[in-house]
Amino acid sequence: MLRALIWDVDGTLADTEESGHRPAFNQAFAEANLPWHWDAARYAQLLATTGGKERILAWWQQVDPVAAAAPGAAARIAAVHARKTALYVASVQAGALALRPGVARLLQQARAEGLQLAIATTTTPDNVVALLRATLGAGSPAWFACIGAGDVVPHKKPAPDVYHWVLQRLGLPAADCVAIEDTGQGAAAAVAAGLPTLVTRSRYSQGDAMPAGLAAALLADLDQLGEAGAPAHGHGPGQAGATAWQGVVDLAQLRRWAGHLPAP
Ligand code: XBP
Repeated sequence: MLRALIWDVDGTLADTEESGHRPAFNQAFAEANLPWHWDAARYAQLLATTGGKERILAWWQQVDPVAAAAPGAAARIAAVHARKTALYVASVQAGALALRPGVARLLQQARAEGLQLAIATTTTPDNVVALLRATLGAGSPAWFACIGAGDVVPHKKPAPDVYHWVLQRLGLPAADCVAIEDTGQGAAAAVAAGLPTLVTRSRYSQGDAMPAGLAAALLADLDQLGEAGAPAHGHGPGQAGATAWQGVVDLAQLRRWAGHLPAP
């Protein structure tokens, strides 16, 4: 029985990386007089490291491993990241980001049918609340039974920890939920937590290859959730290409797909 939808944020609710996170990182670097600028091609590579603080550290280790290991490096990263968060939140509040197609529709359908909603994300909690308020209204964070975000767990995606954290708070077995993700790393985290998982590819994940075992475990791998007159495209349960599908993802479709998944 489908009782809850658990949403990733970045790339899933909105395409936040290109118009939100990347410019905020770059502005924070400039303000801190760091000679770093992440263009889109570099950022695509750096997304392999989830978490903003972890991403900055991974970059610093590449360009200056001695400085990155020096005392005070973690505090410097924390300060730059705090400024990056403030810049990101301000840009979201100014309307820089819109929800992806079908997100508001599926959220509203889930609320109307009494499903629980939750968030499982690597990003900072302030970013989540700002995005929800800016796109769905001031009261929308309260629609979510729990918001698992940022440093709430020690190991970020692709570790399944944030999904375990959310499932514990929802008090539901994984089989009664669906996770919605946009990347292989996020999907790996959700699948490792035993969740039926739908992927909607985002700007930065659209060309990524999914490991065969992971691809076979997904409910579906689509380009978006779709809206009436503008359907999503991709494939349903099974290996890519085996079951080409187009349509609009709603709760009835999620239930149909979940019925086709092999028992965990
Ligand atoms: C999102 C992330 C985050 C953001 C930056 O991953 O990796 O690190 O890019 O956010 P996911 P912070 O969508 O899998 O949760 O700077 O706030 O960490």
